[in-house]
Amino acid sequence: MSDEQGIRRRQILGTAAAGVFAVACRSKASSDAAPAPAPSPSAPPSPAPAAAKQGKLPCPADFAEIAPARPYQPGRVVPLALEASEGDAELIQISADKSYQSMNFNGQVPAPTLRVTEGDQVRFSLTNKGFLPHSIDFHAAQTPWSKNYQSIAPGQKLEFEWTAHHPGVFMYHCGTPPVIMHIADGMYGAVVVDPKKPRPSAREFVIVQGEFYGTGHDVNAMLNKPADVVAFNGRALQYQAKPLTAKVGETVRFFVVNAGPNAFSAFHVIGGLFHHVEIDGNPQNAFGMRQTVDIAPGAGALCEIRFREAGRYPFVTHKFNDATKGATGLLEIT
Ligand SMILES: [Cu+2]
Repeated sequence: MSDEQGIRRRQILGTAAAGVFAVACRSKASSDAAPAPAPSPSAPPSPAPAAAKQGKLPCPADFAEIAPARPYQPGRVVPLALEASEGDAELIQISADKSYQSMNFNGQVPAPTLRVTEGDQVRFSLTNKGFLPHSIDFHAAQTPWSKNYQSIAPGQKLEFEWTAHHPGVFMYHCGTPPVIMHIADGMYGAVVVDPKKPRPSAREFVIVQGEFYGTGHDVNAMLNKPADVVAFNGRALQYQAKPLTAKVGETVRFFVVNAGPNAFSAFHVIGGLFHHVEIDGNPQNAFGMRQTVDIAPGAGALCEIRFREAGRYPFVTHKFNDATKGATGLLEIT
């Protein structure tokens, strides 16, 4: 076994062992607790249990509102600087009642969306501000894994440039083992590469689907158990509380990335039909009418839809266990 393999094996075993230890501590605590006395008819009501610690919002409230496309311009260089973090300050609120110990880029889940145009050069840097090794993997780039996608230690900085040769809707993520943990804990985002020939104007939204397991860092749950929360843009049901909006007759263009790490997304709008779909967001992969768009973990899609009548239209993954766990939002059409 090489040194690197040995390090990775110890990382995985260390994390798995930490998970087992946490479970053991919880079961010991519950078995050590004295049985609660039966309340007497005159006893005052017992105090409510202490509220769980609230996490910060996973990402900015306007995360879905993607920046406008940039007209094609030969030789343009676009900077992207990411900082990897984990630790106590990275507790995020993934639903009304669940907080989660995230790992993330730039303090948010999903990470910031990068929007560039075919031909742009991305000047990228990653600074590791965490306590663990981290790395980057851009699905939009074509660059050696052995050179640019390797882990960097805490305190280190990685820099390289890549060119967006192909239009598309792409995932990027941390690829440090155990990859399943770095993804499920929140180290992912979207890259949208627009074609040189501009698309017609539309109301545009970016949706990144991701799964959360337990309270974070639980590799055993990620490997073997169903997700506890499945969310669009980091928080369950957030667009039920605050719907995305568009107008009757306007083209709504969804850039959808499925970060996984494990479940397919079956992207669907209840009460509507997509009239134009591009698998992975590339115009060469265009389809006409689609009712539901299957998006594998690590894949993306561009889904366009127009509405004939005002009203509310839910957007979901039609894999309904995941829709019920939070991957459901609302479009308000006026
Ligand atoms: Cu990482």
